[in-house]
Amino acid sequence: MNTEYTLTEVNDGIGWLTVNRPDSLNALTSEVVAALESALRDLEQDPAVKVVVITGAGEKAFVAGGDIKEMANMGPLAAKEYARRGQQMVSFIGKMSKPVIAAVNGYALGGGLELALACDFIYASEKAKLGLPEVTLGVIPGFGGTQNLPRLIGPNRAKELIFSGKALTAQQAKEWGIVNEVFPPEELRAKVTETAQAIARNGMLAVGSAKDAILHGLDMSKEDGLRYESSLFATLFASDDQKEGMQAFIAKRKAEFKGK
Ligand code: CO8
Repeated sequence: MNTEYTLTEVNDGIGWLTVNRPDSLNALTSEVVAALESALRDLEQDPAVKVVVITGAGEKAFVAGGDIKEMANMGPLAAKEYARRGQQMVSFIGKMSKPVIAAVNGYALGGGLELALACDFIYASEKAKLGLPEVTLGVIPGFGGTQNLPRLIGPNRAKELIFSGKALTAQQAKEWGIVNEVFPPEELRAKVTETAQAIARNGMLAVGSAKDAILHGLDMSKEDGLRYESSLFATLFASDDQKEGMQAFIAKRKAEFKGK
């Protein structure tokens, strides 16, 4: 369902969620945050959707951050509530059983980069710029950036980016390990679609379990993570997909996964 600030389009198993506030470079007001969370919950429930892609409307921006004009007048309580709602929305992406790809088509700054970092991986347009400029505004990332970025690229590079507030080009962000792939702007959608379709052809219970194992494993000791992995591995042997996948291999045919 489309809302004032989000567009949802389901195409061939892929649910495209577009942040739609291009006149403000898709900056995240509280209303946009709420609309995004609600759209993500709908996509998680929609059986026609196997992979979700988040992108930004217009030519210029993925999301240029939290809405500075709204934040400018907040007191501590409103700021806490804003950050809490934002963190809840980005945490939901990690809880989704479906993979979520960020298609970063332009500026991904502050809360915008934090939204992209909460996704499972990022593909970016050559003209994208990525950074966490919060300290240039007298605040810090409040959308998970101080936690997700160091886990992704290590503390020292995360500190450099967060302390300086500088923006990286898409190519630099790829070299830093923030972005998986960079494409010319006109190819981004097709390349994201190609990868999303490759994922969607697989056993989606298995893909969801792999996401679960990786995300939760990162917060566990290696031993606990391995134990968690083996329990998820074992559970998949109760699925039709495991039987279909292995029987199809033996019969030298393509597997027809049902996601159950
Ligand atoms: N908030 C509100 N409005 C914005 C934002 C923003 N983050 N970014 C751009 N806009 C608006 C501009 O004010 C302008 O509006 P108007 O036409 O009414 O003046 C319109 O979008 C177009 O922007 P510009 O004219 O500035 O476009 P330029 O091409 O000249 O510049 C930039 C593009 C470089 C991206 C520039 O707009 C910019 O620096 N934007 C701010 C980037 C930023 O600092 N982001 C971080 C914000 S802080 C944050 O994200 C903290 C979030 C953590 C908590 C979140 C909890 C939910």
